[in-house]
Amino acid sequence: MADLLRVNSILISAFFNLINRSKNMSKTIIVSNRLPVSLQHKFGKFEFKPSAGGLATGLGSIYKEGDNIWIGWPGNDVEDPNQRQEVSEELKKLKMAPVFLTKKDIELYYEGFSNETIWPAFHYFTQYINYEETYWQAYVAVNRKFCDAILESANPDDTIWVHDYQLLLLPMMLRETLPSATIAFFQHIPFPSYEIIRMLPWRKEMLEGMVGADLIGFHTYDDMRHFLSAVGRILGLSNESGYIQADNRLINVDSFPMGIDYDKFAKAAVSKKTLANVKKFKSLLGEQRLLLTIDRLDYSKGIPQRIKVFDELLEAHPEIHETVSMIMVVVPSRDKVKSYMELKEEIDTLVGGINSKYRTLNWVPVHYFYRSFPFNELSAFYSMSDIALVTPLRDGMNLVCKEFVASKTDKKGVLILSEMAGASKELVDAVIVNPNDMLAVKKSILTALNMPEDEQVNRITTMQESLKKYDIFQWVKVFMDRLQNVKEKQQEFQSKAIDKALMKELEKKFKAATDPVLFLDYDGTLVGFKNRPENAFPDKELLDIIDKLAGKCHVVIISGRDKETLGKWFANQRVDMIAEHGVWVKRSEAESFELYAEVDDSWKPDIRQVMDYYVLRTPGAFIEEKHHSLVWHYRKVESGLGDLRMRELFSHLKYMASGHNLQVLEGNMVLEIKRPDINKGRAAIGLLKGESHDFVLALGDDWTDEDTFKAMPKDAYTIRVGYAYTQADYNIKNPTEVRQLLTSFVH
Ligand code: GDG
Repeated sequence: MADLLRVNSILISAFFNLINRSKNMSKTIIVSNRLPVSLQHKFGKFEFKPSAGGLATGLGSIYKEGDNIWIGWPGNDVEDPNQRQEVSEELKKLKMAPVFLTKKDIELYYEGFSNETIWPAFHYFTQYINYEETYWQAYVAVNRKFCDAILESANPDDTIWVHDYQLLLLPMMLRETLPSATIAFFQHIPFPSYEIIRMLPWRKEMLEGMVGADLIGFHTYDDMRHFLSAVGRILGLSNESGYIQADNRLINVDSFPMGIDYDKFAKAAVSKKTLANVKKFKSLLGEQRLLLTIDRLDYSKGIPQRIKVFDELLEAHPEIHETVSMIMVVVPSRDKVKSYMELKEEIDTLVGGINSKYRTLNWVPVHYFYRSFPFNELSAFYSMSDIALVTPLRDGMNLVCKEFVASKTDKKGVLILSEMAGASKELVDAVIVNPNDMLAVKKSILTALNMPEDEQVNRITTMQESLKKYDIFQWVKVFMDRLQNVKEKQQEFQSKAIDKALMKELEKKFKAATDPVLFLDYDGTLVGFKNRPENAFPDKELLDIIDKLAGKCHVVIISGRDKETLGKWFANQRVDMIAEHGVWVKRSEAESFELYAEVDDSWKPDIRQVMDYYVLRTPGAFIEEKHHSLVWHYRKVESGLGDLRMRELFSHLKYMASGHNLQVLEGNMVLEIKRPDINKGRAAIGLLKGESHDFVLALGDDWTDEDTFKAMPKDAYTIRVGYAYTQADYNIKNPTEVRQLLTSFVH
């Protein structure tokens, strides 16, 4: 059944791929630091050893189709141009293209910035971070090399899926040349808290690189939330439910826990080769309960800590001597880097210590291998082991634990899993431990050794069901579906985006009109936001534009600002003004503002008392009293805390508002409570009454302007600044484009 479903889903995705391709002939490019093959130079000839990794298998359904391609470093340096040509041709047959890196590139970009700066930082090992400027420069240069290599084969409408932390800058580099391309990014390692990211001198550039993508994926919700927080604080880009509004583009950030090729592991476990290996290994080991650990050599994996726990366990429980052995596979990695060499030495010493202390003539506590094994031997290790001890101090996902579970075809076995691995969020039926709590890890081994069989079966069965469902093929499908979804959302916005032709049309109509009127919101429309609202005063360029417009048409500045500020800023202009969202109105020829709405403010003392309480609890917050409303400002509050308090105050005020017939509204770093019937739209209609204009245009940037848009006559043009859902007819990018449009009216 599962097989059938998987085949179906592959067929469906192949069908959609086919439709997409025939529609626009666009292709998909997968990009990763390493290609899924290893280039070896033997006897003057190049050989390619394919990688059997899960990612390569999962993405096989993509890059092997049609014109699609996988671009990356083949894993060896090739300097000679003829040899490069030869390698490229060979790779082409495998649907791949190379990015050639020099020894120096590898040393500075890969071993350097990727593995000595990003890797320790993103795994919370701040003591190992190397802040080396030359590493950073090489990182930028190599990301550029990747970009150039991709641009050689990419078309403007292609889909490009970039993988992992070595290529954080690539999405934006690609976006600059291919603005309409579909670009996705997936990070396989954790994304740490803002507190870590802020330590890196290049944090801004790294995040700017990532937001070049349309879809940014992580393994867990925590990674995603850390990323959104860093983007909010460092780039000033806020998000709503994982959607970031960056200038004119909507970006989706989401979590996609990566699965494994479940069937491959389940089938291998009962294959002839594996069974033969199990038989052979078991006869060599004798009657032992087996505790399996498999990791790449890395300080994030907690290997020494694990050996120490086993040592303490053997010391405290002599009764388990000669009954339990640990099989410890450490796959060689980065062993030229000092911290890794030291780690290797530490592991060697610890294993030497434990084995010399407890071993007997027919029992070895730790069978330690510093090498990798062929797949069927690995499969044998998984299926014959009673317990998998997967206790990384930090891990993006960890696939070993998933492979162990999938290999348990008799459903007997126990998985002990670190809560610091992404997989722990999914495999909640494992025995979950804090890897730093040595006592807890020790206890968990005892629990595992004594776990009744029916409990083992229950736990493994539940985990297997989940792993079967969310396997690597499903992961690829869900990711690609999401990418298509975000593109569709972008297109919805884009269909309303103002283009050059429309700009021209507006200019023509404005110039042809005899009595045009413009309703112009101020903050976010005519000027950008400033940290201090008082600093967003009109600059000379804006005053010039308004002055010229006022000579040609009826201009109404329609804002939420108080009448004093607005009155002062536009004192010498021939414009009408609507202040405080429609409470005050001033005709250009009038001396002063007039109250447009009779206001009952008997509700204010009660509400103010509550707001005051939140000001006292929140350094930086303050209250602004307007004629018809009270506004709680939190722009100057520590980021995060402001949001938290605003949410609390929001629910508090919402409850009170119903009693007073008031409306609570969230604005840009403000919470405002006011009477619902007073709004910009009502005041705008009031101004239009009895007048007839042959050109009406309203421009605004937030929800308060939606009332204006709704109130406009049918033939009016309504334009919202920024790309948000709106009642307006069109979207325009930012205040700069607004000024360009208005300038065209008066030139
Ligand atoms: C990143 C993230 C995330 C191991 N020993 C042998 C062998 N292996 C295979 C396993 C498994 C893979 O290596 C290791 O997978 P991990 O998930 O543990 O780690 P990485 O791939 O290094 O790293 C990680 C992952 O990306 C995916 O997003 O889970 O958190 O760090 O598949 O089977 N394979 C063979 N012999 C061995 O001796 N044949």
